[in-house]
Amino acid sequence: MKNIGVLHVITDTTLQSRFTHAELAELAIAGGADTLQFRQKDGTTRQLIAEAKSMQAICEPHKIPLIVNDRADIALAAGAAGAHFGQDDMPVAIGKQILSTDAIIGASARTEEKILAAISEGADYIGFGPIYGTTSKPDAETAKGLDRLRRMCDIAACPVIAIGGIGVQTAADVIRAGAHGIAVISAVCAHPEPTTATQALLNEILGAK
Ligand code: TZP
Ligand code: MG
Repeated sequence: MKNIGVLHVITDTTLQSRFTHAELAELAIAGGADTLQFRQKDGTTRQLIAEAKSMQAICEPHKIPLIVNDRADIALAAGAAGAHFGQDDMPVAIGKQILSTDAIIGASARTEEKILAAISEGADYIGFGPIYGTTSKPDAETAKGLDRLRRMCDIAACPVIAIGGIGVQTAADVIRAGAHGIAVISAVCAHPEPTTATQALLNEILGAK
């Protein structure tokens, strides 16, 4: 099994415009993030490659894996460590054909059946959520809560990364429910002090493990 981080910080430049993706990566790594995810829903392929490369230039010297959301081609172009595919993105099995064998492939899906299918195709971790309400993803489903997270952690044959509305007050609860780690956007990117916020989240995660 690949080494999957416990604190995935997903960079976002729509919720805030103070920092670029690369600056957020730097601030989050300074706070102890052990995985970064580049997630940008708009822009041309050239722009996405440039942004992903700028993040990879920050992540690589720190040996922090960079995961690219949605796009295996951008991950490949940027030399990133892996990609994360949702239910409407490239199937995990095809992503595995495109990316190197040591690439980290994450998957998320709306139904339990599709999540389990992604795991059997070889996903290295699954993203499960939203656990709580979130405004960071306009098309997010209703909150799934800790009981459904617990069940997913019981049945998933790979690490579960909980996502959605998780902050410093709830990170420990999510880990105690069985999640291997958490992924956050607003708790870090929209926080006045992204590095301090990352440190606080990491403390909660490690304290709950
Ligand atoms: N997928 C499910 S919820 C979510 C994504 C990308 C948004 C997470 O953002 P936040 O700000 O941590 O709730
Ligand atoms: Mg997607």
